[in-house]
Amino acid sequence: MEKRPLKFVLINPTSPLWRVNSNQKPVNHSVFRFSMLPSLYVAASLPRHVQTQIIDEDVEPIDFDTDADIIGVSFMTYNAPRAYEIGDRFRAKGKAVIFGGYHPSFMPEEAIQHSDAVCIGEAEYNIPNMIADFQNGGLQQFYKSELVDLADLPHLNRNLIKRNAYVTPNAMQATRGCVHHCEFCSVASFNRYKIRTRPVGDVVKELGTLGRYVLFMDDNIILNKAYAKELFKAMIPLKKRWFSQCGIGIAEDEELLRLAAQSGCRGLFIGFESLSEQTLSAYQKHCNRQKDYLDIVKQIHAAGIGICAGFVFGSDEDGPDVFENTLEFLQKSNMDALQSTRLTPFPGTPLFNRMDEEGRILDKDWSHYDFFHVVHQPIQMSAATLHEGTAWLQREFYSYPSISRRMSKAISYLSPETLLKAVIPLNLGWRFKLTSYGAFKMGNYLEKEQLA
Ligand code: B12
Ligand code: SF4
Repeated sequence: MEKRPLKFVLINPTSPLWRVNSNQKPVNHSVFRFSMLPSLYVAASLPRHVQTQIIDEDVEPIDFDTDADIIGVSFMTYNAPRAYEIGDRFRAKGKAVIFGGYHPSFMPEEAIQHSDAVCIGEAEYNIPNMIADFQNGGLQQFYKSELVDLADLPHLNRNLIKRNAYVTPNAMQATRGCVHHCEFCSVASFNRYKIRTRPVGDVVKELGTLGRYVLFMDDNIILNKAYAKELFKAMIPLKKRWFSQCGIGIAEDEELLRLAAQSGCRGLFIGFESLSEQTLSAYQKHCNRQKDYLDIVKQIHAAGIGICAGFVFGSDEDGPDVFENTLEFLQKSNMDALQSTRLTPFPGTPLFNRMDEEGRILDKDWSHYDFFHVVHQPIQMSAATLHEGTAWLQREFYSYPSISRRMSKAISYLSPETLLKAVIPLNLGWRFKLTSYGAFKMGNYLEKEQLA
């Protein structure tokens, strides 16, 4: 029997810093707005009779008077408070609201206070059941998903998003998950410490529908090295330029690094996390221990690939000297970009459970779980030093003289295309984002430490 049509509005909540202003213009620009994959996969998994609209609140406002039958909301921890406001407002109007994403998956009991149903885990197998139950009047509160077989992934319709509002709408995945057990990582626990790969043929087919520049939103695209080599070989004829994230292991396998570069890899986000062996042990980031970071960077640069380094500050082993030491390494290695974050105990991670048991979580306002706030009590420095030390490093790294010094050296190993299309916009984007977060106005932790 033909099902009656159903209207589904799927919302990505914003946060105060990103919110669309009164002129309905996005407050922030699009350098970091590169993926709507969570919503696109939800939309693609809906039954055919469902008419879907995606609203990204960073881009356009929500119509609270919509005639939609059902509202979906996709969120992380930092935008959970806004998601709850949205859920409450729609429910007050009699709409059914369903939640999904990292935060509701890890905090379903909290999330259900503001919704009618929570998808725990991935949407692909869950959402058809949720819709069927809704239409039969039997929507349940919790739907827990098995890990999806990536051969079953549906085809995405990227026309559902406002393509021009994103630095690229061409985000996709070849793998999901990670096998490592870093204490702070929600990705690994969400994916139950497993890596899954898509059939190479499916990835190549999807790539064929996308433009020259592609972002792989994988957690570690080279984790399964045999798979990565097969994929990169198959990608060479496509002549793409691609960016992704991966572990330092890429530099330990010459063939893998060569194939990545040949297949068009021009930039990688790499989680170095810390220079200290003690901190790496504390984070349980064993895959990074006893490695020569300078040599790793040198090899990746020699392959023509730029690096955005991830560093996390505020482990139980970090003292106030961590910021200067890290800056020295970043300058010495000519690191192309930096994401420096304050250690954040996201719900669902082993770190959250430990810190919570130790009574060291200072702040459970989820909107502060954005890496720009300190929400836990560090041991070897004050929370203020952690906050301002991280901002100091960001200011030093993204000062204009520092950016231009880096770029003038990078010309020797990165192509002009990579510099102009990726590395320079990323540096300016970070500077802009950090300025709007106030990092360029923050106090100087060095003076504070000297006074103490
Ligand atoms: C791409 C990405 C971004 C992009 C785009 C984010 C976006 N809006 O899509 C950018 C760079 C903007 C970004 C920013 C941030 N990010 Co981010 N990001 C990612 C990343 C690497 C991939 C996301 C993705 O595309 N996943 C692929 C999709 C298919 O998987 P999924 O998100 O899990 O979605 C599935 C399910 O959750 C479920 N689902 C999701 N939504 C819904 C909704 C409904 C109704 C249903 C039924 C199901 C459902 O079904 C989906 C399909 O299976 C993830 C890591 C990861 N592996 O997910 C981090 C991640 C989501 N980000 C994270 C964080 C912290 C941030 C920032 C706060 C950090 C910062 N300060 O810069 C900012 C937030 C700012 C902002 N405006 O978004 C954390 C979230 C942790 C948490 N518990 O909140 C993650 C997990 C990484 C990490 N560090 O651990 N991010
Ligand atoms: S290696 Fe990266 S993705 Fe894997 S558990 Fe550690 S931080 Fe998470």
